[in-house]
Amino acid sequence: MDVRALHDGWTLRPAGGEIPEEVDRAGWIPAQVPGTVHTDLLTAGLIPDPYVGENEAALTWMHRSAWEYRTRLDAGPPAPGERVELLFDGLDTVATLTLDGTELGRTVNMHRAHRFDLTRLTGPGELVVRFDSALEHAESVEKDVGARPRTYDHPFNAVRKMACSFGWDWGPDLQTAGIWRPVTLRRWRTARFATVRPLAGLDGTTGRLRVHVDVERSGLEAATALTVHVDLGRHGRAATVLDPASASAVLEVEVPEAPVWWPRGYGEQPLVDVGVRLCAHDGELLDERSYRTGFRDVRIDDSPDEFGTRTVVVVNGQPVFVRGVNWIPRDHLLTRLDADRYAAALDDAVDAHCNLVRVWGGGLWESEDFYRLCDERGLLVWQDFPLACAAYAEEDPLRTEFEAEVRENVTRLSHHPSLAVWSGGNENLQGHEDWGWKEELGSSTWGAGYYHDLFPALLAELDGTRPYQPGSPVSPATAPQGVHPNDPDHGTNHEWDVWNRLGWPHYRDRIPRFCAEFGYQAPPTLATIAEFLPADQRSATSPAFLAHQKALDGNGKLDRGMAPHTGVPSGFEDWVWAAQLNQARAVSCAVEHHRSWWPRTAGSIYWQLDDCWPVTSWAVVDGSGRRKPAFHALRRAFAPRMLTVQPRAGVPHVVVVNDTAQEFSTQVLVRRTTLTGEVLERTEFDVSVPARAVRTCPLPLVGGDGEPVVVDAGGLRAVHLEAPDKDLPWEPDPLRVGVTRVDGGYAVRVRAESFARDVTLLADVVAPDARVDDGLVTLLPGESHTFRVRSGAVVDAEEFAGALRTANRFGRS
Ligand code: BMA
Repeated sequence: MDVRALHDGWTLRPAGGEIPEEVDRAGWIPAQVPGTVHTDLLTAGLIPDPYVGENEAALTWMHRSAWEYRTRLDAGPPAPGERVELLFDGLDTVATLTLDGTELGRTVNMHRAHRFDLTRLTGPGELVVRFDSALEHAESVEKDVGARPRTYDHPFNAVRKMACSFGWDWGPDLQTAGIWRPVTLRRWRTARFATVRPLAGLDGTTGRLRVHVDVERSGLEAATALTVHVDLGRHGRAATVLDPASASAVLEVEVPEAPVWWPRGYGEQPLVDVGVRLCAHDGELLDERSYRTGFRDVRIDDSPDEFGTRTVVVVNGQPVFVRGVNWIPRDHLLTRLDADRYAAALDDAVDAHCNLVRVWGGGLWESEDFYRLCDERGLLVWQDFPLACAAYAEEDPLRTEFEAEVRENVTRLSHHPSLAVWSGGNENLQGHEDWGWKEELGSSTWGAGYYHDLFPALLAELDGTRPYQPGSPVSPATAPQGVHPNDPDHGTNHEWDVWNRLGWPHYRDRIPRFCAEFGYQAPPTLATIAEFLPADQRSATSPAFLAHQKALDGNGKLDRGMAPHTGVPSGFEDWVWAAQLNQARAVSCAVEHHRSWWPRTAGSIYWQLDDCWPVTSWAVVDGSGRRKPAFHALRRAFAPRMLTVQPRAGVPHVVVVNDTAQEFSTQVLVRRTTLTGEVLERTEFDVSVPARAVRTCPLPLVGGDGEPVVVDAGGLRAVHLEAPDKDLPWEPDPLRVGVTRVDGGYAVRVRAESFARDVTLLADVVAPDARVDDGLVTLLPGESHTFRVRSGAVVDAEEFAGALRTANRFGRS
């Protein structure tokens, strides 16, 4: 097999729609492949940056535009018996391909690869890929199959293009088009691998790798015997002969005392190299693939118990409390993502002590880099099939595309040990119950046949090594008949009433078995705001700010959410800090609550880790990769050992969570203080928490409204205070600051002179590249804390004092 990338010499030009004159006039411009029309127009200076100000709205003409990519193709004639193919790993989305005017084919699905046979047509000639408007295509499919309910304006559910391409409640509506994944020219003879599926499992201490191969034979030498070899280095090997009549085989390698892959926090992540080769009868190498896999076993315990129906992820026999984050595409302009950006984003998840990332159904089957990086980091992956918040027609042309797409992606991803859970999609089962779809649908299909029949059947055929859930949220089949898919007592649950209506203290009203989504908004960091918000629009109600706030009544919910806690500050920067602090409090409240109920609650997947552009959203890391204050709240709440105060039957209790393999024995110090931090009363007790367990004991001291109770244990701290900050006369300026320049940045030492609540250094205010190691630190008088800031900038040390924030700021004066 000879494989050559076809990434050079591409140009592109508009080919239909209402094209602005300057774009039209520019004619053919250089095109990057893989790439997208938006990024090429941006590079050519023909469109403004869609992430800045109100530019997104100025680009809606692109929704109904058509584009042509072209390059010169000279594959050279095939040798006798040789096949020549063009393989597009991804075309976004509605494409017609021609070579010197002869049509090679048409595509309508960005979630799969497309292969075209060029054996009779190798050029030289002009290869043209024409992209038509995906929106117009979706509108016409919708007309043919009948409209189905959906949560956003455009019919994203009628075309197999990333749903959030068409805008979401945190994302822009840009609707990209382009050759978005690699293109290769492939020449082969005799035979090639059509598919290879290495499925690894663990049975006790024995690892088992089953490699399923399908081969395609070609031309003259089709009727020949072939050999398939599987090589695991020192772990073993296997080989089999495919006689001329057979095209598939399963090779098995058993590895006694196999190295075991664990999610992080439970053990190591040993990965095993697997080489798969296809050889002719004379030993000539025809095709080969290489993989890194790992041996582990994963299942979901969905057995009923006295509270309802569990959802517990069990890896290698070990029940795991899922500390997770929801993942959306990390850049709306997908082709700007590379391995480094994926690594940085996944390192955010690692630093936040996560052990799972849920790839949300409005996005993608992610890139190879994504899953490889998760394998290496021990991050479990929960993969939604890409269907979200809509009813989906089960008729063609969609059905065929779904089947092809699922087959391809399940095969492509099957070897990754991190991939732990398949899920049929996001909120489609819930939408069908709750969002008025039934009346709208009448007898039309809506996707049930996918979630309950097609998808599980394909998985039974292709995988079988990992559990499948029909959707998220879902009540398991083991739950009583007729239970609502979002019932918190049964299976997975999405908690959105808290953000939408109730306010964060109400996370405690329910004890979900597994909370797969819950989130609270805040604006991005101030440095990121400065990147997208023109200087004359620095207010929460300016048109540019609101263009980057997509949630329904988002600012209203922010204001109503913060009002009872911090009040609603009038200055823009104070308002941003109040919203960010409130988000952080919401994150702590929810996660600490969830973890305190282990093992009744077995998972907490925060919505959402990341953003795809600069926007006010639920993310803890903003669109420019800067960590919001809530990141530090998540990190503390997800730490392996965690201390919190939680109500039990209306009485405050100290809860110590120990999600490590060792017992945690510690002394607990409890102090009741004044608002300035003088200690009024103190007591101590010992607690011993077994591995992977939680201990709950009554809080021995009772604070008053203006008397915080501070609990310390083993380097952890929890503060219990029932009155909101806005009602308390906090000392507004409780800190003294000293700054030292250190290798790679600064050490910012703060000392509290009075009770200092949630001390946070907004390092990005001082330098846009600055990252601080911690935040939301509460200090008693006399205590100090050093924030470590990484930055290449040379800044005036004084500026750090101006970037410090506390909750005290919102006290009553
Ligand atoms: C959940 C997600 C997304 C959405 C988020 C915030 O329902 O599945 O659809 O962006 O809520 O509203």
